Amino acid sequence: MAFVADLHEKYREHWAEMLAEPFLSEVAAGSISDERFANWLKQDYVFVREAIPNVALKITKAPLEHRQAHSNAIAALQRELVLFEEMAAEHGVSIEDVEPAPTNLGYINFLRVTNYTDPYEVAYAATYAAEKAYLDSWLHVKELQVGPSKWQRFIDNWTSDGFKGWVDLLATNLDELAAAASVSLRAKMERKFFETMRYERLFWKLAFHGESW
Ligand code: MP5
Repeated sequence: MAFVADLHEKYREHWAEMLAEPFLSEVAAGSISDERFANWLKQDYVFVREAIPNVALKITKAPLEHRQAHSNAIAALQRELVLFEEMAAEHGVSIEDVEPAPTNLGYINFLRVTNYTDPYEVAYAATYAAEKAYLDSWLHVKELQVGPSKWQRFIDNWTSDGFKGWVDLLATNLDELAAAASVSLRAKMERKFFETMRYERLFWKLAFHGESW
């Protein structure tokens, strides 16, 4: 079985636990409180902002043929920040001087270290896991949705055909990287996928329950 399909098979239960987080079902039902949604909005704004240097770090290690896609990803992240800013202004959420919550800071730093110090293949596994987690989580919201949401632009952002295409490309490339990797490198890629997925689940918990230092 190809590497990516194998990962999803192996960690199916963990992935399902992430999708079962109440934050997602409440967004779908339209019952999420503004306070809980604002937790996510503020924290994810910082997360997305801090994801940009990670892409730049990946470019320093990427094979030539991957550079264009990473450059496009930086532009997409910049556009995403504008979406956060517009939605925050529209819904009266302040995103100035947000202090990253413990889980968020841990996740940001985990990805930063990965992109600085790990081989490209391992950093790529983290990117795939994070993007696929958002695609599947927001698709799950869309599937469960009972009516239009005041947060619809976010739901649509990560369920668009463009985003699906990006995640498909990441999967294809990750399979190629894994096929050429040694057994020990592949094991590191798998571990990074698993750790990233666990942070993604914690991020939904952080949004739902709030978190303080
Ligand atoms: C993404 C995100 C998706 N915005 N936040 C978390 C916690 N995980 C994944 O990434 P992108 O690149 O913002 O679409």
